[in-house]
Amino acid sequence: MTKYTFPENFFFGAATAAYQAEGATDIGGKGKVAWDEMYHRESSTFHADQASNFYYQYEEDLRLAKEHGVNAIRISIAWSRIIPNGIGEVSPEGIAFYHRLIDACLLHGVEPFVTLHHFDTPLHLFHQGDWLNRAQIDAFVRYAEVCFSEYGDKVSYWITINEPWSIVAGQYIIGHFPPEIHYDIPKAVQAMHHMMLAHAKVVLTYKRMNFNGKIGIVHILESKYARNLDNPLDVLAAKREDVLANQFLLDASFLGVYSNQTLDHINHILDAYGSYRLIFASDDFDILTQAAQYTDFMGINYYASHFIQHYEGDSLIIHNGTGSKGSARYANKGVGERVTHPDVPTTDWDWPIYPEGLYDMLIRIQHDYPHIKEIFVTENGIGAKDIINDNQEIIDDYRIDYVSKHLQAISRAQGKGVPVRGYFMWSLIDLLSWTNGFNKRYGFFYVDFETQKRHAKKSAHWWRDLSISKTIQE
Ligand code: BGP
Repeated sequence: MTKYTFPENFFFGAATAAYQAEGATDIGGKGKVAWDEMYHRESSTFHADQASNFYYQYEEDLRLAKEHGVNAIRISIAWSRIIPNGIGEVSPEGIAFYHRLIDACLLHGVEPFVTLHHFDTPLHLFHQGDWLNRAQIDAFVRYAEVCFSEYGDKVSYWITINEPWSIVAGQYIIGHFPPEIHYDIPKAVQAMHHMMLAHAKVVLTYKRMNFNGKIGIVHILESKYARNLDNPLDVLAAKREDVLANQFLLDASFLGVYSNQTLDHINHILDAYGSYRLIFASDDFDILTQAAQYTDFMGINYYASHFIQHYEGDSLIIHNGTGSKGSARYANKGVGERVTHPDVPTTDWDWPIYPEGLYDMLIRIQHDYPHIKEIFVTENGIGAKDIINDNQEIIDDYRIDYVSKHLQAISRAQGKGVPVRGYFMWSLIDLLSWTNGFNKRYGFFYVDFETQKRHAKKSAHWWRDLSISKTIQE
């Protein structure tokens, strides 16, 4: 039997995000975001007006977290609570709310890791093009400055942007995030570049303001494997998907340049969509390079890995937003198609469960970016239709198994010298899943969305024991 032991100062954390947990979408002068509009269409079956009521119940949630061994929490600040229009007036009520929330985290001894942008651009800026609009970069820097001035003495870990890839994939490729554009990889690439600059400028601003804390970025990093390693076309397809979803962003945020190889692959992909080429300004790479040196840590969100085969047709993506297993399809023109692998199980939402992909990614990061001193796994978890039984228990053994196997992969990587300092289970409490509603639950704590009552799942009890023993037995 193998034993995996985590270091004494390891963060056993859990994650949330403002829009998915807070609710109170029109309270305290909060400005609107594009999701508010999308969820209030007649055809929509859910909305975030209440979500998990975290805006009002955060004290209780932090107490539960602490009692169950969660010693760090990812929260995000809603830009449109701080600056309702994204630019212009600052809202004193919004500022006060996050003072209360951050103070409560510190009081309960739950270290806050604070994200500035988690999928929720203020509506006013969204209508001006969101991250496709370069002018948004300066608006983001100003918002970040306000947050640093207010909370910089209290917060030790800052995250600039959560998952640039997921944002653009949702907005411009899959089309299930507003503005619901499909199969437009050129837009996705351009918006990613702007986000990288926004991230970089915020890192440099933070460093200029001279705080003692640390700042990093969170990428979703999922390994991409050729479905058939003997087929060079599958190998190329996997490489292309990797460059688009992983390498492009890793290069920008941790090297400050796109390597020639990265740009070659990106240009090949873009060729399938016309004659578009990435637009950048002459000093973009100075900014990216400087920020890459000052970025203190990398956050990795990991849920799945993908097996890719060569694909020649037009793009065809079918999103499984209901949990009916086997309904998803994901094929991109100029890139490749994701396919199932007989040895790899999937969730009801067709996400492959493959902890080895996390191990491989961690080893790769250490190899390619040896200057990164700290890594946090900032999200990992399994979405499921959890059942609450007559005794008010939720027996989520599948979650314990999933989390445990991914922690084992992390521990093995630590054994090879990869500096993983903490892990955040997605999510602390059940919350809104952007494109799946409330039916896809991730939390340590079950939320009854009618009454907003919390119930500790079996995994929460398991987590408390783990946080004490710091050991997993295989
Ligand atoms: C990540 C996001 C989270 C969360 C999670 C689960 O990409 O950072 O906000 O939503 O994925 O995804 P989903 O809710 O689509 O299952």
